[in-house]
Amino acid sequence: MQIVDARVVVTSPGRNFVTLRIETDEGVTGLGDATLNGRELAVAAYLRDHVAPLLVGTDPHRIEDTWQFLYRGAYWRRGPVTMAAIAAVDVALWDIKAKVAGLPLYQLLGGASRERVRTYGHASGRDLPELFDSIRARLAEGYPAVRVQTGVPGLKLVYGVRTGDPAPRPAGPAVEDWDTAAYLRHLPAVFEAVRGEFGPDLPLLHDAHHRLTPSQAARLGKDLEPYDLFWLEDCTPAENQEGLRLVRRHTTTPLAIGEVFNTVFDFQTLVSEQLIDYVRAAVTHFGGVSPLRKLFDFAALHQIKSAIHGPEDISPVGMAAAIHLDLAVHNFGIQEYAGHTEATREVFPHAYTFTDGYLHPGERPGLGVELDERAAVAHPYEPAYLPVNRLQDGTVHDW
Ligand code: CS2
Ligand code: MG
Repeated sequence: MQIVDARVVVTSPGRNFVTLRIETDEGVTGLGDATLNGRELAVAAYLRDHVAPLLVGTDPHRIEDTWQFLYRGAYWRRGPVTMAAIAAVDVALWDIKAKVAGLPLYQLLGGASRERVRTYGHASGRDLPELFDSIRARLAEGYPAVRVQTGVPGLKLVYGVRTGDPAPRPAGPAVEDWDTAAYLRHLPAVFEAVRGEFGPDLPLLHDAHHRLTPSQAARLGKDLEPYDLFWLEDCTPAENQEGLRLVRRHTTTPLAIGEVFNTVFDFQTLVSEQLIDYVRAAVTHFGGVSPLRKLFDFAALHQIKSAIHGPEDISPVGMAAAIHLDLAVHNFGIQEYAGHTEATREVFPHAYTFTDGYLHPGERPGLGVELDERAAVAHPYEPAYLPVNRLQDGTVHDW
């Protein structure tokens, strides 16, 4: 079997998605997600201009060899653009191999280690009443765990807090304002109120979204201990892996990190020194199924669990690959599932299901996702940027 075509499809059914479609001489096709939110066209060009020409004529079954060829052969390796491009190829080849085998991908990854995949959903509110309503809505949808994001008095826009207004698509990044002291004063009171309203058992997660210094993160982790969080996510920018040693010394609040990581090296100290409890890497941004499975094996040596990143900007192709891995790996923790719009589901019809808060990849051979190119062309690319954060004095801060 040989690859005869590798095409990049960019579509925007509500948000931009980049998909690689690989076709073989036996008519078997594979899909891979290459969506890098806010920098989509960079990956599309990397694939179109540099990678696709290298794939034509090669054997689609040599997944590991192709991965190493694209990673080491690039010489300039790692980084979000390169690893999203390699991820799309890796996932598309796994899709083809599973289709040829006539099996759903999870069967090639060792089969099911559980019946279904536990998820968490997003709840947010500018104030407590709005937040409580949002949590109730997630519980009504069946979510067994809920991420809580809240407004902060004095700040107009805060990460993860929906304003109810349609997401703007400004020509440039929206600028949000931030005040760490106000946030650190406010958040424990919010979790006290949520526990008061919803009781001690509901698993509650929070994403600090890379905004604190290690000592601020240590303080927050400690202040949140009475509210028994499932995890505190991205509490401090983790390029400084050693910074988590200080956080770990001061709090037992479980820590989750890794959605912006692209290779196992980004996790080396965090995992080998037991500084986190969950690895958040996503198939789409970590180079694919092949390296992510290796990361989970490394994490398992330290009783650290998987928690694959699953916001709206991971396409249904990337989400499907995640769910197959979730069903197969032993050290599964939880899967983030924000869902997708109706328009997105039309462009990417898929076999995976979300039932009473749990996901299942389905039994269709391969990933179980299609790409309707006719629907896709109806939604052309639209420039869009992630927001940028500025402190009260105008200094740029982590968003
Ligand atoms: C977030 C993401 O879901 C999460 O945990 O950190 O929503 C993140 O902000 C986006 O994926 C950025 O594109
Ligand atoms: Mg996050």
